[in-house]
Amino acid sequence: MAKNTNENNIVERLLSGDRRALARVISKIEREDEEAKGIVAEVYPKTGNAITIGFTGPPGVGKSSIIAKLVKLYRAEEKSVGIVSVDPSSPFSKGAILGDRIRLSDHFLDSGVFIRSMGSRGHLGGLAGGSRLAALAMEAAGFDVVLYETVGVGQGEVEVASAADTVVLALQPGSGDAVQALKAGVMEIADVFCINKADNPQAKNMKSEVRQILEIGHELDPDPWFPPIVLTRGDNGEGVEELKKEIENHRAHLEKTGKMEERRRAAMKEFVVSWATSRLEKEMKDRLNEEDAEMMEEVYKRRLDPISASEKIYREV
Ligand SMILES: Nc1nc2c(ncn2[C@@H]2O[C@H](COP(=O)(O)OP(=O)(O)OP(=O)(O)O)[C@@H](O)[C@H]2O)c(=O)[nH]1
Ligand SMILES: [Mg+2]
Repeated sequence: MAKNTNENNIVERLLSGDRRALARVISKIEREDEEAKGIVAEVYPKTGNAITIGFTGPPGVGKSSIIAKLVKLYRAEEKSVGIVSVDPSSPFSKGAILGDRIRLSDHFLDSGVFIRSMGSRGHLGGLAGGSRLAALAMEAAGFDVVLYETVGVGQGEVEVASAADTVVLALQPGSGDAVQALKAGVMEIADVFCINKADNPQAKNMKSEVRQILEIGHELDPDPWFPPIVLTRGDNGEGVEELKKEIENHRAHLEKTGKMEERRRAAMKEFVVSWATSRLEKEMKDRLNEEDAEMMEEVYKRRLDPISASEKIYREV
């Protein structure tokens, strides 16, 4: 009973925009605290109004620097901004926190900016699920804009970033980033390209390289979106205004064509499937270590085939 009152209290405080309540809720999400589920269930109906943007790109390309400049522009419009910084490669999020603290230090004392780093420790629903819930908590707390920063150009990053309404892919001039992103299937999910470090002499070449790659794929879409390619500088903010404009153009496109609804539905379905999948996976593994350990012995000794064992465990769970 006492726990319930406590939970109501934290929900109320979260919804009123209390930053300490927000920090606590995200910690509960990260710790896989049972209470987190109830809190999410209560605040979920109040979410869905934020502008969400996913930033992804290789390590050191300048994502945090650009985000810091972008935050400045949103703050000038009096929009509050929440940032979920995800680093799947590090078991601890300390590195990310330190770097982001330095680059986002201008915004550190601003109550309209909330930054949270998440490492790859186990989360409810995996890293993508955990960061998604952290973003939802920020939306519930009333943040106008929610940004995801995720390092890398692989499937995991795609999963995190694609929860956002607009995905920005940052690439480094003079690198093999574009080709790597193409191979990893990340090119297709980028709505806006950002070639950062425009001071690099290779920046313009990178732009034509990306343009050429984009010309290969032609979708049969009656309302096609042609991802713009913006040259930026994270150190002095050059091009970041244009980047913001293109993010807004993309958003307007989604709204005008009805793709926003479509996209959000797909993202939600993805969330539900991946959450359920990670629950199932955990339950199956637990079973194989306990109740079904003997069955697995049979498989190891080649008295039972692995497909029959899989079918059995699938039916049980
Ligand atoms: N020359 C130059 N350096 C830049 C530019 N933008 C960022 N940097 C520098 O690049 C380094 C990495 O910048 P970050 O913003 O931390 O990059 P990041 O992509 O967030 O890095 P991770 O989060 O570690 O993957 C820093 O030393 C920045 O000062 C730019 O436009 N030109
Ligand atoms: Mg960063």
